[in-house]
Amino acid sequence: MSRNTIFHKILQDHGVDPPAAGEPLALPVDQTLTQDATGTMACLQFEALGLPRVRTRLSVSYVDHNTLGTTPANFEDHRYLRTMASRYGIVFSPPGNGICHQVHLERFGVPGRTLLGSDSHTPTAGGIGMAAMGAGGLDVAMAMAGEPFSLSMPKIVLVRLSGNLSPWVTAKDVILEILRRETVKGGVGCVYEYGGEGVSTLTVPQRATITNMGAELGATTSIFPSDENTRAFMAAQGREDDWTPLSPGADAEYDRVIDIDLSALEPLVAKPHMPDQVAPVSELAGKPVDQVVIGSCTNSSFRDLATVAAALSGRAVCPSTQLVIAPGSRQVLSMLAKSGALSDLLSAGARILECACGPCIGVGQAPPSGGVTLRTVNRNFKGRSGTPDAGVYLCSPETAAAAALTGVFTDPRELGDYPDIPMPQTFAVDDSLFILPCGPGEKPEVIMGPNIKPLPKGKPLSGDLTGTVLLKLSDNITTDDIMPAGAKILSLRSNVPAISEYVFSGIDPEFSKRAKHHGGGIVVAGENYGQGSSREHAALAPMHLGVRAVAARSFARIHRANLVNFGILPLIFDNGADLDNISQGDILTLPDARETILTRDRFSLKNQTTGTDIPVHIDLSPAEREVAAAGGRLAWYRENKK
Ligand code: MIC
Ligand code: SF4
Repeated sequence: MSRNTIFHKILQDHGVDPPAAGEPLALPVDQTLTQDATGTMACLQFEALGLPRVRTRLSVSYVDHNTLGTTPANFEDHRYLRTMASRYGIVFSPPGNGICHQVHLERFGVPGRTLLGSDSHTPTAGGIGMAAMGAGGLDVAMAMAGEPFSLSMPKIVLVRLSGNLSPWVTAKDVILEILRRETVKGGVGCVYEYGGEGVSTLTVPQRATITNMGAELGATTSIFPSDENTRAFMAAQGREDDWTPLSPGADAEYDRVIDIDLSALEPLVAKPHMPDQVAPVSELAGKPVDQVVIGSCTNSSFRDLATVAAALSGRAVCPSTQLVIAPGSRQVLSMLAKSGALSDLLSAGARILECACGPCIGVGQAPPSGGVTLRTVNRNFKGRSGTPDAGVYLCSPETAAAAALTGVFTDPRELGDYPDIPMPQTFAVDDSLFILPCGPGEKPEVIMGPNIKPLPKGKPLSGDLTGTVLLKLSDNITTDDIMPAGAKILSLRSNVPAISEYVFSGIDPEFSKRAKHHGGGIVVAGENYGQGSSREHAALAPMHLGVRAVAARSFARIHRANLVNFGILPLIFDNGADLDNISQGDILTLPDARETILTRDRFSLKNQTTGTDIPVHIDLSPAEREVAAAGGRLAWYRENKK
């Protein structure tokens, strides 16, 4: 059992006696972040709690996901977020200011503090030594209201780094190697803590690339110590006063240890369609690449893009390959401009996009049908790029630059001397776009556009729960499978009835029609159901369609919590093989659902169609059972907290 790790120390500093792994943990939340695609719901949920102002040390509302403005709804959502932030004490970061995780690292992250964000890549801030976690919008709204975040105490895994990265081998290759070993479900219920002498060889932006993609392991969070490199980064951001050192106790104990020799790594890629399908770049050498995308919260720091610019300087992008680059923040873009790197990128033929998520979430730059796109982003789930049959490969900016020049997968070590970009002594700090909230006494108007529809209400459990199996799914179903994104669907994030039409649309376009026809039902699935993003729409929209339970072999952490928050029961098969004996269309019953959920861990679902009993269990705390039985957290809160 672990103890005295960095994570334990942060808990103790927050007055929490660390429980044993698997026991309930209530984490006090210092800071929150939201982004537009999850933020409108989180803000509506916060407003529904009826408080005059947020109760955190700092809450920031970013607009970075859907910034295209193909319909007025987009602008109207941004305006709602801006006016709501002003009224309730939240700092607002407008479109163009940058991707939430990059900007938060630059301007707000503080070692040793806790951060809850309505985005699964919130652990990026672990690169600066924060205990930072992703959660559904409702959990973030509760945190804004001053409630601690409830989760199970994770196991702590030490990732012991030794050696030095070789030229052209990068932080991205470190996390891809960990994904290769651990898989996309290997980190569920774990915190990855980085240690060992290799830590001091990595700068904060490099560390943040690694902690960012801990999300792809399914991890609760990932965290680096706060050391002299952290101090240097914060000093260069003009924030040295916020720095504190943070390291594990000399007697720290971990549940598991992974050893990574940085010197032994080589450039890697993740092949379609999962981030753990990792292979050396050299294995794919010569394969044509249609498009190269550099950006996202994983790899769009100044160092990343300045390295790409140096690799491209004086050369030209291969004519059959498109290169698009989305800088992570306005700070990054302005430093690229001032240093001359931007003109190197432009001269080489790169297309520069806005500082936003953009292609990472399918907002523009769909690759050609059946094409190959090589991206520095963190997820390559099928269809997420906007082209269902495209192959998305994940790699470092260095590997991306090599392919942009040659038009084929190329080991970047073939490019010659490595342009080792030093950490800037001073970053170009310009906070002028942030909008600070109004004073406590003021009550500015909150402006809501017509696209913003009221929150749907969950139904409390009563009597038997009977439902048709609406869909049977395999392992590792992502929240992108459940609730796809892309510019068109993202515009509907504030309108649950409208977005519900697209539930499972990439897998089964008839799903929403069938769900409505049956008046709702049950979904069955394999392992790691709901991996990937924190989008609570993957629970909210199914709830709207009447889905009352998901029975699966196992669940991803954030999605499991979102299901409970919206009154959908996450049932786990005792015997995973039972999934094979359930068919779409079968009728399943959970007798006396409310009483069963409140009082029992193990029970059976009756398959009325085959006449068999299916043993299942729920792994919920007493508080979560109450929430699920009440029909979701808001319903529960209204009954219990007023
Ligand atoms: C993602 O990368 O999938 C997203 C889009 O950032 C999501 C949040 C969302 O769906 O709005 C995430 O990672 O949580
Ligand atoms: Fe944005 Fe992509 Fe990062 Fe999600 S993973 S926050 S879509 S850049």
